[in-house]
Amino acid sequence: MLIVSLIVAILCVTGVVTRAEDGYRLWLRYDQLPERMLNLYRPRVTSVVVPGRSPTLDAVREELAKGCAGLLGNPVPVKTEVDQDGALVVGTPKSSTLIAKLGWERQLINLGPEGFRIRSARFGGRSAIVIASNGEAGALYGAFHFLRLLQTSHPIDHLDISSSPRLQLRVLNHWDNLDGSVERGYAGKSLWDWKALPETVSPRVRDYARANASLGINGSVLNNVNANSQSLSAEYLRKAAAIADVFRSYGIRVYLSARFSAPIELGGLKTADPLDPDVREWWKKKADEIYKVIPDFGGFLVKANSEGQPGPRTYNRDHVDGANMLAAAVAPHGGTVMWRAFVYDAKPDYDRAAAAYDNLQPFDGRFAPNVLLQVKNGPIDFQPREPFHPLFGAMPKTPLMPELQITQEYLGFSNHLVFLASMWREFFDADTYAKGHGSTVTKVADGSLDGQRLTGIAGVANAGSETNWTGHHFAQSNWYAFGRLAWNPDLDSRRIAEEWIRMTLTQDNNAVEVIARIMLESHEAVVDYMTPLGLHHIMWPGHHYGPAPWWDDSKRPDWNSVYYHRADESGLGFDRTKTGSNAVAQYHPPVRDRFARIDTCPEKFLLWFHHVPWDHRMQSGRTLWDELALHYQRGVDWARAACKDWETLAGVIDPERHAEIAKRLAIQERDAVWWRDAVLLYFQGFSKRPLPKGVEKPQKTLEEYKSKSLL
Ligand code: GCW
Repeated sequence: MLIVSLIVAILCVTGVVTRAEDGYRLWLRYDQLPERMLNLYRPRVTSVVVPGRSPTLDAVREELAKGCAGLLGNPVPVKTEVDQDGALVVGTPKSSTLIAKLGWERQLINLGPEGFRIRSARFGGRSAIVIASNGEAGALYGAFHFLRLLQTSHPIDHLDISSSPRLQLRVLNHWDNLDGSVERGYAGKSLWDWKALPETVSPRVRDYARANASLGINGSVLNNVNANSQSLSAEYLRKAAAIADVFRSYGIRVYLSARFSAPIELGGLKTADPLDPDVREWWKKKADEIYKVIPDFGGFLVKANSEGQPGPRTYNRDHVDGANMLAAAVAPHGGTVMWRAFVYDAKPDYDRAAAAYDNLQPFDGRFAPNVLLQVKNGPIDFQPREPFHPLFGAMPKTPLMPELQITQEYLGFSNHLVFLASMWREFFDADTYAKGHGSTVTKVADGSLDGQRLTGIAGVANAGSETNWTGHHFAQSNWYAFGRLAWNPDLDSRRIAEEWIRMTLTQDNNAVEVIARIMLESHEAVVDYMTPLGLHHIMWPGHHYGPAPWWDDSKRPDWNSVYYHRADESGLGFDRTKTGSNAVAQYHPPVRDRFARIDTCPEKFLLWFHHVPWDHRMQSGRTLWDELALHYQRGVDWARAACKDWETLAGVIDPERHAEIAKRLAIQERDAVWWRDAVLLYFQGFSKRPLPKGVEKPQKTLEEYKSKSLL
């Protein structure tokens, strides 16, 4: 026994055995760094000096002491003064006289209350590292940034870093129901145990807040946009307040989704007409009540007149009437309203891709100053790939807040490895041409294009009650990437991937390289085996897992796959040019013209904008049919290769996570084959062409694929 323990101890010290990991600690693991870094860091980080007391400063102190001690593998004591080289001095000019004396006021004011400065400095001849901000939240973000420098083996000798968030509201949207279920959640139940609240607040709530704060996420909408009025009842407000009490120290505000008909359901009024004085008064009183229990309440998120939800149009009013009424209720308290643009009511011959623009664009300039319009990245619905939503660049007088989906509703749930930073990068970099070349979505979102005073971004959360938070260990990287991009939408995907890998999985350089490659290739690969060349919305209806391009049974035409791909004997794709729905006209001329012409439309969007003959010559010289088939095969090949590559990392990644990830990669491979076979067999019924060389024969018949869903 003794010998076994001794061997294990030796192996652990030499780093040969990696300990089992359940993924709970996310990217905040703080395990001891490789030897080469310890020698560099230990003399430079010897104590933590965070003067002053407040919940946030206490959180900073605790995180740094714990993080540094873990990473450096020796105690890093908390001290009240700088009495040796290597002190980490953290705070604001108010909380720390050391920082006040540095004369950084101007720089800190310019960085704002959430921005921070990290600099090597000297106090009384002793070397130190200062993490300073004008606000305590900024000091907290700076502390996490510093920990990230250590976690990613960044040199810390001559630090001079200034950073501040580019977007103001960096918010997660939880589609969590009051019964604990999560709409489009694939990682267990809701994080909020409504039954136990407010008396008991799970320790996970604090760890969730820490994880968000480490990225700079500063808001959380607790409940589903398909909202239940009860969440605004006095009882539930007390529960939300208990969560807000934990979030507060971490700079996170609570928001709630508001059901538009709440005045009827909760208040007993006869109507929820936004111009009715009683209704307006009810919302005002409700807001006052909320701010009494949650003084820093962020505001409301609203899904109105969409997919059966009530809204102002239920009362013959418009979106502006609805949004501005709620805005007036929260304005005296400094709250905001995030009004969703996901509105698409079916009219005869309408194109769903054009609906949100048609519904909302005419209201540009009419929303109250504390309203943001929350717009999904693409015009349909979180597809594996979509062109950017035409509302970006079309509402210069309205703050537009992108809504990204972190949870993988249409992207293989928590079974498929898809690193979404690449997809979001493509979105942010898209040029709207609203004010000529260079009018990127990033500039619309960060407010620089049109001088917006209010900016924000939302991500539909993928975290749930499972131990590792997100189901697939790799899905943690999408939460991470969302937060990093919300702070700085210009960040490079490789950098985000490498940071996350080093913090979460391994410091082994070769492994980092292999994993980063898998992650960076993953989005394109998933598009290849699901919806290449601009195909979209051909998933199984309802749950949206796996292919069902044949689907034509839903009562709404725009919930059927055939509505979106329009396959017939002449070809494939949705004609959104002048000869079709002309939705392409919603883009600014250079974009519109490029998308509208079949010879200039990027091939990745070809079938989004055009109905294309099966024999159409693609850039490769192949026909559309052959090219399509080869995309599907490429996706399968990638999934297979990813499984093999992952195998090679067996000794490097801890066995627990290695095995769990391998299992999910095997599911992904199976699903990729299923997708390829089902879609190609179905479309072959129209194309009437053989599969090209290099594409494998389907494993089952079309009837078998149709007979049951992959789930
Ligand atoms: O993506 C669709 C989902 C719905 C969701 C809706 C929305 C919350 O299928 O589950 O409802 O979008 O964004 O409102």
